[in-house]
Amino acid sequence: MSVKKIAIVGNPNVGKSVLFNILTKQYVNVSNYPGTTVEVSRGKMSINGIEYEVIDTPGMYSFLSITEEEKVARRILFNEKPDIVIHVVDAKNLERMLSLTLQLIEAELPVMLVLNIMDEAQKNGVIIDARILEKELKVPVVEAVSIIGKGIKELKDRIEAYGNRL
Ligand SMILES: Nc1nc2c(ncn2[C@@H]2O[C@H](COP(=O)(O)OP(=O)(O)O)[C@@H](O)[C@H]2O)c(=O)[nH]1
Ligand SMILES: [Mg+2]
Repeated sequence: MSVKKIAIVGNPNVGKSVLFNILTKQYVNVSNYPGTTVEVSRGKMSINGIEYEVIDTPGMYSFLSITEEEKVARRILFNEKPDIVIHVVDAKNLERMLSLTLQLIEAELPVMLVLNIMDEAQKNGVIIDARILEKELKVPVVEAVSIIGKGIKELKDRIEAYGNRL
């Protein structure tokens, strides 16, 4: 069985790399995306004996792909056809970030949504009901505080469950 591929996508500064590092730990390789100067990190993770390749994609705001980083992120999504696309958002600015979630879903990519930086969102009084969001979007939604590893266990469980449908 081939290794399943997971791409982590989202705006810059939402915690993609922190999440990537928690998931992949030491097995990481950093290289320029072919034909570009954009660095892409790839790592390995295993959940209950199932191996995954995890890709930390450059930040993107939308599919319009204006910057070289966004073009690389788009190419990873459409050329490498990941089995799971984890869209990481900053929960403080959820509304602003959901348009990319919708674009990813409309493109029929296998999306999971991670509401990261929940600690600051809660401090700011932002109230999010992940279960309602999940029903509306019809994709798995996981709350996380990546810097302290909160939500990672649930994320891995949901990745495994998602993988079982593939
Ligand atoms: N408070 C808080 N900060 C976070 C969390 N996750 C990431 N950060 C911080 O957000 C900043 C951007 O993280 P990074 O992983 O580099 O974002 P990326 O650009 O999406 O890869 C860093 O300063 C992180 O320490 C979180 O859950 N809570
Ligand atoms: Mg990063």
